[in-house]
Amino acid sequence: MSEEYTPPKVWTWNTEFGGRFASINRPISGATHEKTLPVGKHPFQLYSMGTPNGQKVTIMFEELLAAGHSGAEYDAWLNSVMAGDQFGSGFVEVNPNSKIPALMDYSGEKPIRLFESGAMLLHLADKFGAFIPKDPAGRAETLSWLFWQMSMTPYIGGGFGHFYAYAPIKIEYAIERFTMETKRLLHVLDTQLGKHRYVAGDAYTIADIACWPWFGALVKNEIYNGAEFISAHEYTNVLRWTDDVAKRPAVDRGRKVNRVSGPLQDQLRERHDASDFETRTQDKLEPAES
Ligand SMILES: N[C@@H](CCC(=O)N[C@@H](CS)C(=O)NCC(=O)O)C(=O)O
Repeated sequence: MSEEYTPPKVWTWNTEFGGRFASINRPISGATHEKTLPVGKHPFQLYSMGTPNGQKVTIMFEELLAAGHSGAEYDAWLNSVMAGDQFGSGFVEVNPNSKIPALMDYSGEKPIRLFESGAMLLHLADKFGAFIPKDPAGRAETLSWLFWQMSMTPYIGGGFGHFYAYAPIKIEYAIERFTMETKRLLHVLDTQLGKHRYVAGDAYTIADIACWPWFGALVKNEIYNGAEFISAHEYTNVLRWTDDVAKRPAVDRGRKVNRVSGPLQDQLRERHDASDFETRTQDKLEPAES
């Protein structure tokens, strides 16, 4: 591999191409193996991993439960993307795009499948009438910021994060391009949070739940190890909001679910009951299970 690259006339799949995600990247969709998904006792069945996209949904469930919506009880099953669980046949039936998170809603007459974390947040917010303003202007503002967050993930994760932290070679052009965009997005959010307590205004909404796992982790150096590089300390409003949201007990619980990295007390690999936070984080399990 070199930085000088002349693309051939027609791209072909080079299975030897290296990099951190070489074993899971494919140019085609669909299942690679038969595997049914487990189903627990709760109305919602989540198949996920504690990445920022996964955390959005577990934070939402924990917020709903904390707000008294007992119908939002959920089982969170660990689906490891590095092990290729997203290509199992059962998973692909829920998410044809083979990415975590994937969600089944069994609370109604017929099961409903959901893929895309933003769709899950909106579905749950509408279903429980929570974390989305009822007035049209407030709802529109919340949806605008929600979709803004959904659209920027590939720039921050697939762009900045990938080329700054994961790519097997440092490519100046790619790092420049995506750092520029990441800083611009941070500036957009910082400007908004300089005027309002929360992302979509004065109320805490699904826009905060979507943004916090990404921007909070970025400025606190919890993903990509790039906080110094992007001068995260300059985004004072984002830092204020990050700390503010982190103090919410539901956020603290939700960010731990399906996590497989970080301090052992912050990893609750599967969540099937509220008491699991007390008894089943990795620091509490037998060494054989960790
Ligand atoms: N837009 C999707 C993005 C989901 C996504 O990128 N998930 C990643 C982990 S954070 C994944 O499953 N990657 C596995 C793969 O690409 O094979 C969402 O928000 O749900």
